[in-house]
Amino acid sequence: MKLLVTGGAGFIGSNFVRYMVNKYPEYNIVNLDLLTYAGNLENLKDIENAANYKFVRGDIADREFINGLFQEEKFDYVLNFAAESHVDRSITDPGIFVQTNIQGTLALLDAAKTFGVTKYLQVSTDEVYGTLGETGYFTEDTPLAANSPYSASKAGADLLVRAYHETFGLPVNITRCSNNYGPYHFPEKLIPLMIINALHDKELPIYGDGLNIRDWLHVEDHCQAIDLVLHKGRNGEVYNVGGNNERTNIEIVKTILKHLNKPESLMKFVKDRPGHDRRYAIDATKLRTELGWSPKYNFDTGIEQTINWYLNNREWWENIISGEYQDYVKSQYGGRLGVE
Ligand code: NAD
Ligand code: TDX
Repeated sequence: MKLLVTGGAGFIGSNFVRYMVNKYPEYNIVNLDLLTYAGNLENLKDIENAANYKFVRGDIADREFINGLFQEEKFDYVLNFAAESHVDRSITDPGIFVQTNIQGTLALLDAAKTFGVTKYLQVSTDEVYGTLGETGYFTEDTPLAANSPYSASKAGADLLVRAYHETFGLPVNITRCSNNYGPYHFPEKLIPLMIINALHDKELPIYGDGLNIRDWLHVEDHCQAIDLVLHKGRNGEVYNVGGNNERTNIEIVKTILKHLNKPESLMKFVKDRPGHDRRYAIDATKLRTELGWSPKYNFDTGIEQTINWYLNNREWWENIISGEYQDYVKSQYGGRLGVE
C-alpha cells in the first residue's frame, strides 16, 4: 500500500506521518512538502531513515511535477494536508492561499482521477462553517459560510473535492477538524506563541476581548480520526472531528501562564482580528458512532504535555525564531520558500 501525504513537514502532517510510519510498517509513505516557512524536516528527524518513509520536496500546485510523481509512484491513498494555514496571513496576503489551497487541491484531484487512487482524503477545517453564537454545534450538514480568506480557500477546495466525487466518481472523504494543539505546532499560532512569549516575559497579544471560543483537540486524536476515515470512511462522506473542549482564548492563556508560573499582567489586549469568528464547536457524533472514534487525551493532561514539550525542545523553536531553519532549507534545497 503506497500513501502520499502532502504537507507532511508541517504541524499536523508531521504528527500524522510519524503515527502512520510507526503504526503501519508494511505501508510505504511518501511525504511531499514544499518546505515553506511552516514546513520543517526537524519535525521528522526521529523517523527520517525509516524503511517505509521517503521525503520529496515539491509544490502541490505544480501540475507537471505532480503528474510525474503520481506516474512514478502509483499511489493507493492520497492525503492532502498541504496548505497555507494561518488566518492572519490570509488577511494580509490572500493570493497564496488561493494558489496552494485551491489550485493545489485541484492539481491533486486531477492526478488522483487520472492515475486512479483507492481514496483521496482532504484534510479540512471547521472554519469552513463560519461562526457560531453562544449555543449550537457544527454538524456535517451545517452550510459552508467561510469568513476569512483562509477559510474561504479551504471551503473552495472542499467543494472541488465534493464535485470530483459527484461528477467523476472519485472515491473521496473530507475531514473537518477543530483547532489542534500539541508538539511541533508552529510558533505563530495562539498556544505556542503564548508559551514562547511567556518564557521570554514578553507581552501576550490577545485579540479583541479574548472571549472568542475554540474547540481544542490534541493532534494525535486528529491523526487517529484521519486513520479511521481513510480506512473505514464511506466514499463521498464528510466527517467532523472534535473533542468537546471549548475554551475562551483568555482561559487558554491563563492556563499557560499558570503552568509556567508567570504573571497574568503579561496579557495585553490588542486590536481584534478583522472578521474574527466568535465561536467554533464541533459535533463529532457521526465519527464516533459510525467509525468508533474517541479521543485519548483530555485537555488538562494534553496541554500540560504540550507545554512540557516546548520546555524540553527549546532548540526546535529557537531555530525557527532565529531563522536558522530557513537558512538550512535555502542551502539544502534552494528555490521557492513560500510566504516568509
Ligand atoms: P502547517 O502550516 O503547520 O503545515 C502546512 C504544511 O504544508 C507545511 O509543511 C508547508 O511547507 C506545506 N505546504 C504549504 N504549501 C505547500 C505547497 N504548495 N505544496 C506542498 N506543500 C506545501 O499547517 P497545519 O496546522 O499542520 O495544518 C495542516 C492541514 O490541516 C491544513 O490543510 C489545515 O487547513 C488543516 N487543519 C488545521 C487545523 C489546525 O488547528 N492547525 C485544524 C483543522 C484543519
Ligand atoms: O496572537 C494571537 N492572539 C489571539 O488572540 C493569535 C495568533 C491568535 N489569537 C486568537 C485568534 C483565535 O481566536 O486565538 C485564537 C486561535 O488563533 P490561531 O491559533 O491563529 O487559530 P485559528 O485562527 O482558530 O485557526 C486554527 O484553527 C483552525 C488554524 O490556524 C487553522 O489552520 C485551522 O483550520
